[in-house]
Amino acid sequence: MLSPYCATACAHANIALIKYWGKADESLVIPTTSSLSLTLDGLTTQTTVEFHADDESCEQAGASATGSPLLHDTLNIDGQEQIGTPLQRVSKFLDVIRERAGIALPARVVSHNTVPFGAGLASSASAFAALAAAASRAAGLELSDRELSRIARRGSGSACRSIYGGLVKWNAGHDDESSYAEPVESPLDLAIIVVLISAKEKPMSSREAMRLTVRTSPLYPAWVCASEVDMRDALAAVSHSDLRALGAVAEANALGMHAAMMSARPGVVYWLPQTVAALAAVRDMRTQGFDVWFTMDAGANVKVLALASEAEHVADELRNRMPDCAVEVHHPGSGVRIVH
Ligand code: 2P0
Repeated sequence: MLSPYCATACAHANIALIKYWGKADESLVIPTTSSLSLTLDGLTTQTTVEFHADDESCEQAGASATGSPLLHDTLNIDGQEQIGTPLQRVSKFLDVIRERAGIALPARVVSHNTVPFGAGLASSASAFAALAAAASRAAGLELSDRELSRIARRGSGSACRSIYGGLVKWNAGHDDESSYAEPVESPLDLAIIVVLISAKEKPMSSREAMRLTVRTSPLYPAWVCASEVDMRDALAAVSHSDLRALGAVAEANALGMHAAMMSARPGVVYWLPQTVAALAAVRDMRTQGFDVWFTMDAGANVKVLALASEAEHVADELRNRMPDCAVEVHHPGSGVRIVH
């Protein structure tokens, strides 16, 4: 039988069309700009959290390695016990939930992913969305989606968007209460085609890279100003079902984010030779009549925005042009859900 302090949740990654890059408040994870994303199917994290009361054990998570009660949090990701920074970050996040729920129990966290970790494929978004949902349910909290999104944000900013399926806006806000994500109605049936250039863990975490950009990039204030206009244009494009306007502003916003990070001191460059080749391929495909636009995150991989009805055709063309890269089609995915 499952313990009353145990729950499992499943969440999907999301890819931003208008990016989040930089915090106004590091400890509460309040961003400098609002962002807009698409939650995707396929890139999934499933996480079980059990808060250990005495010697109860959870069938899904398993008890501590010795079978005895836990004295502190433990974290297992894809079969590997974690120590150091990943465990500390999860423990700190669990403290937010423990404080809110009024409990002081250690937790066993077990997570399974289909997203490569730290490769710029939004693994922290699905990870902290699933953790927020599982941990808050296991702690006995009954939260609205908006409250859950605010809590997920404390773990990783982009995670607040994975609480919802489809197109999602994260309102930057100015404090804990006003910084939350919400779904955006969209008549556009979108898909994202991922061109996998590298599944290796990136050389610098996005958290560190955005901190460096905010602190040292002379281009960062200009990107923040442009991003506000980009968000307005993107929302107008969505409401008018104007894929071309949405694609153009998404591409410009991503390039602006990379220009800002490249001009940090020292510059952050995630691009590899194959990244540039993929960007050129997408632009050349546009001249051939394909409705495709690229976006990129904190990594070498390239994501291509297209209509869902054209996604397979676009993917075939990208496979022809980038024969050394895996190319995967992702359709919109659902928001976080409790599995049990
Ligand atoms: C985004 N990224 O909007 C942007 C674009 C990467 C590039 O959100 O420090 O892992 O945990 O809040 O959420 C990656 O940032 O950063 C991210 P933290 P997070 O998707």
